[in-house]
Amino acid sequence: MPQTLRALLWDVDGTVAETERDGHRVAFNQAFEAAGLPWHWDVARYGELLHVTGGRERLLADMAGRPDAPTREADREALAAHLHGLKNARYARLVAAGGLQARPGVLALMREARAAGLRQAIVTTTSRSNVQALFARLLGEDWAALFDAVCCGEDTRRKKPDPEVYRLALERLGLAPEQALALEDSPPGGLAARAAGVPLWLRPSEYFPAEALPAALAAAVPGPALPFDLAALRVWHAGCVAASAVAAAA
Ligand code: XBP
Ligand code: MG
Repeated sequence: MPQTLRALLWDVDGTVAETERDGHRVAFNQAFEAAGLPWHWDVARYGELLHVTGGRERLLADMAGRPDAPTREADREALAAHLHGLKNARYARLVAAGGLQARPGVLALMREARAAGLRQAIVTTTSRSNVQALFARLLGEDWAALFDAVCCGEDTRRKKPDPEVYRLALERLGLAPEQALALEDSPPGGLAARAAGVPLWLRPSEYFPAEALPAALAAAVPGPALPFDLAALRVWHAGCVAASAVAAAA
């Protein structure tokens, strides 16, 4: 009996909104300035660093190649934690001021899915404070009523592309992987969903254009005309489940 779609699992950054270039990146640069550091991540450098998931981990990766970063690991860790806190506070301010918009169709789809009785979870590597700031701005203070589980960076030991956050969301929803559909924008996110066995719909974002995706994820990208739309996602999900059943039987 084919599995029907029971839940949407939402990535946040790059999927719900284009938060990176004009959101997190800007806030990181403000944090460097506030800390008196002459560091700056331009658009291209930030694109390279995005392959490291998690803001604190991204700071540590950048410091590893900086001659002016602290040399002792403990000092680098402390600086990364300090800068990350400054960054998240500035990101929240930027978001509250209306600096970021939802991607077209996303908010309507969240409401439509809820009205249709689907379960929904947030499945992200970003910090809980950033999710709170973004969703309160986009959906209002009662945004959490749309979701049955909110799984964030603080909730797992390993970040995407590790599947841990997907497994946690499925456990909280009480669903099997094939009953859900992951909505993602990036290779780390797509690989995390895949590794957890969750059918995947990958809508490329500014920093992760379709032509730059690894071949293993190319089949998860719908045509450019396919909108964030529940009927389209149900068909896509059914196709994913059927394809994995064929692969399992082969
Ligand atoms: C995107 C990320 C995050 C954000 C910053 O995750 O990699 O690290 O850039 O978030 P996703 P923090 O697409 O899974 O939401 O600074 O809070 O870590
Ligand atoms: Mg993402």
